[in-house]
Amino acid sequence: MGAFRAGTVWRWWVAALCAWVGAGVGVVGANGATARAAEPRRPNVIVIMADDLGYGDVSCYGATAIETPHIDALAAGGRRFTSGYCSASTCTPTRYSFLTGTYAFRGERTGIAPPNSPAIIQPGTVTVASLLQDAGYDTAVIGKWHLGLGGPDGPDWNGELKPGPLEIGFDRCFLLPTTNDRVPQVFVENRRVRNLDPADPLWVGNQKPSPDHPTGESERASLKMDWSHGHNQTIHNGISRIGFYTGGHAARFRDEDLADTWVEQSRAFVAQHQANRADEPFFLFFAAHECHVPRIVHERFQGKSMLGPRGDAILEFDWCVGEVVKMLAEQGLTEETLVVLCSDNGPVLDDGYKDDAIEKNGDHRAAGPFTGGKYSVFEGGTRTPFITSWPGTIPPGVSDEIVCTIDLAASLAAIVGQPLPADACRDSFDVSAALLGHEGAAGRDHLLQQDNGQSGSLGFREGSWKLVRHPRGKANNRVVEKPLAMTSVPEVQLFDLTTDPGEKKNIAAANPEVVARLQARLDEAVAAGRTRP
Ligand code: NG6
Ligand code: CA
Repeated sequence: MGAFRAGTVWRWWVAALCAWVGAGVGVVGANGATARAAEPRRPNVIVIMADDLGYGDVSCYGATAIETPHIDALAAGGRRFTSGYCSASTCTPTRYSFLTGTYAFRGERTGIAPPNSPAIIQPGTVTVASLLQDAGYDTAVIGKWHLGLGGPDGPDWNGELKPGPLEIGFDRCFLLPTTNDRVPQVFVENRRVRNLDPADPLWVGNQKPSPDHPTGESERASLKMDWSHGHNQTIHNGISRIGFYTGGHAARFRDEDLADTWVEQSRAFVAQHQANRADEPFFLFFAAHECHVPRIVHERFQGKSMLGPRGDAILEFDWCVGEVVKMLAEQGLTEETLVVLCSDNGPVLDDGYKDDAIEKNGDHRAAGPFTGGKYSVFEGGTRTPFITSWPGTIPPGVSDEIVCTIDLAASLAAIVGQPLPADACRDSFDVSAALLGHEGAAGRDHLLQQDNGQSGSLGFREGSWKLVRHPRGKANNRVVEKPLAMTSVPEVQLFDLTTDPGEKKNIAAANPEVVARLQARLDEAVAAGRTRP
């Protein structure tokens, strides 16, 4: 907004105008658009997505073993949703559906992406980023990607990493390409590995490159953090990972510096935006890595929580949230920016490294009152912290409406007045009124919840009802506090979330007509290929 954006004169003028026309009915374009009642406001948008952060992991959602003052402050100044969801209980499918607005089980290869995964979202797909880009936004993703890079043969690590985010609506990207327990530990900046020395090419594969290649098995005694399952292949920074790689040494990062890097890059993106395109809004997808394994936080957070490295990672994430909010204030953008905080799936304690997550957990309930967590279609797998904040526009409060990360595409498009093509974002609902805290505004009436996608398990929430379907009669253990294990469960279960949020009492037998109706609705949602009207 150039000269208009920062100054107090502008603020005074906005306040005076709003007062004059009466109670801010979308009159003033946040980005300098002149006042006309019908024009949508176009705020900057920042979606902060945590990794594996559970409903009960932050203090404003009931955690007492850990304090998250910055997240709490965001919630106190905005809307805290008690039925905020991601659509899947693992990372790749949630990120896929967040960006495309379409359930991941409808797409190909949308389960957890391996290190050499090709791009999963094809160029030309309408995404939340392309919608905002088309609406004039300057768009960036900074942080964990985990949606594959490159053509059908996978990423050309030493060449151009295309297609990727830049082919689906982002103007800029600065990425951890997969997830940090997978190789390689390098940053991707736009279409290149950053700081790659051509004399030391990067090789990534799933076979041991040579018989003497050191691994987490061969060098186990020397590791900085031991593995508990998987994660025993190539070692970098004293930590063994999933997958093998060699070369690219100058490009490699320290795990300890990830959070600082995302914050620095975000600051740089916003500063550059303000310098060059300040008359347009920006969209930033801030994709944090906390509290995914390996939980190697910056030295200043190590040992700072009672919960071990997992708690330290939550503190580091909270710090990131505080830095983003602070950066907006410094740029004079607080009241012109909609911030959404969410998670990509529910919590897990031991996810493959011996980091004391179970041993130091004590009474902490990472999934809050819910059953299950990461990998599960019980509520704990997908019901997560979900906060919207837009100071001066979103009235502070708590909402019990059902909203999901998959809805951000349609909702943000609605907020900025960008039409949705009929065949795009097929499961994304416009819940913008609920996200913005409008009085009496409804969220979704139903939601499908999936796991990583291969088990056929699905959850279906409709109002207070929750249908849980496990066609193989197996589910990941229902208690996050124990090591992951498959346990036997009935193929179909029904719960009343109002009286039984913990999904403990299966009432399917007593409610056959409800089960039949919800089963039919779920089948129809899957078969129809879309749920958006
Ligand atoms: C699993 C990994 C787990 C984690 C997960 C993806 C093993 C045994 N487990 O396969 O550690 O990487 O994939 O997590 O390797 S996610 O949050 O990115 O979906
Ligand atoms: Ca995750």
